[in-house]
Amino acid sequence: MSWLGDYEDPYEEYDETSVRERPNPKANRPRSKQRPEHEDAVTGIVTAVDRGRYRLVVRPGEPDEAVVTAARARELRKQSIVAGDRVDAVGDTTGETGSLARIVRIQPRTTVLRRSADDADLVERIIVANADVMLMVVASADPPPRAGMVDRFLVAALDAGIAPVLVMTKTDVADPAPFLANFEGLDVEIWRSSIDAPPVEALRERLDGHTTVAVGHSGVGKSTLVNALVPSAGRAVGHVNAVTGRGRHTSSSTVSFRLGDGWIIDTPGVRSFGLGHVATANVLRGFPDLAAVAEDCPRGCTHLAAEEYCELSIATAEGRLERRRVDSMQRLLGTLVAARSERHQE
Ligand SMILES: Nc1nc2c(ncn2[C@@H]2O[C@H](COP(=O)(O)OP(=O)(O)OP(=O)(O)O)[C@@H](O)[C@H]2O)c(=O)[nH]1
Ligand SMILES: [Mg+2]
Ligand SMILES: [Zn+2]
Repeated sequence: MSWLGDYEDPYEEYDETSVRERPNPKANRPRSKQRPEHEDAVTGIVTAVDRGRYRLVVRPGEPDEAVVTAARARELRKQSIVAGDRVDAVGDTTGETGSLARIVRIQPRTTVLRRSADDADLVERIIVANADVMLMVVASADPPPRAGMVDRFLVAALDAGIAPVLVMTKTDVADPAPFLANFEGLDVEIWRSSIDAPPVEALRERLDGHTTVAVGHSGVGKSTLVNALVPSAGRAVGHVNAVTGRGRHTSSSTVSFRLGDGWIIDTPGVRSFGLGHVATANVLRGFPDLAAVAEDCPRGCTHLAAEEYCELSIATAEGRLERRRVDSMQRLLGTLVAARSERHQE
């Protein structure tokens, strides 16, 4: 039994297990009658999605690797297929001009990064599949950094089981230290980048072999960073409005690029990052040291600062846990509770 015991979660109907099975669990089930037809299927990795057409790298790593355009089979029409998905494709997989392949299966995903439009919205979008690193790209200034946004990314990353990495860009414009003080208790990996000296070699080495997704507000420099890491990427970069401090939503689609033995995925800037789908237990999972202590909490403990008998508070008061780490975790849980109450006011 989990530390939540049989605490009744009023939002249970929205918890991740029910959400994860949508929309159609049957669609991944091989149907015997289609088997023979799909025996010649090849494996592909989805690198971009554009109005019902998918760009795939098929037979990745093989001598006859090719980039092909694909549509999806009718039986997959209710499922989202996203950048990072491993799929099986049939039809013309030569990649020749005018050829069209067909995606017939989505392979099981190792991770799924999702967000809802806002916290009240239970319709979640899947942003990418199979990523194992999330680059939370935040500008030191222009646009100004917001700790709440990073908290949200952290919660989403923990929920998805993706390792979060914070990249502070525009350190040539402002000193990121005051902002970074917000995250001291979190052990989060931090990189600093400036326009003239992005840490290209070291980041390439760090990300080699991983599937990395770059997320952040518009104008923070995601595409600039992707271009620095992958010079052939050729992503358009925008400028930040001097008056509003906002980016112009330059990138409008999610695209993956090869980075060493891995991939880096550039995404469009977001204004918000809804957490309508996230379960509380998954936040605590990101803090194994605290989760171990919280196992002894009373039933139904929310682990927020207001809980009198929470083992985390007790252990902190007794000096067995580091206060700023517990504070940070409680702030993330608070982010989620706030997200839920907003949703509940609908
Ligand atoms: N001074 C400075 N400017 C930067 C830095 N990184 C990016 N920029 C600038 O910030 C602006 C926006 O960069 P983009 O790479 O388009 O930002 P983005 O995050 O991809 O934005 P969207 O695609 O709209 O989400 C461009 O004018 C970049 O030149 C940096 O480290 N320092
Ligand atoms: Mg961009
Ligand atoms: Zn507790």
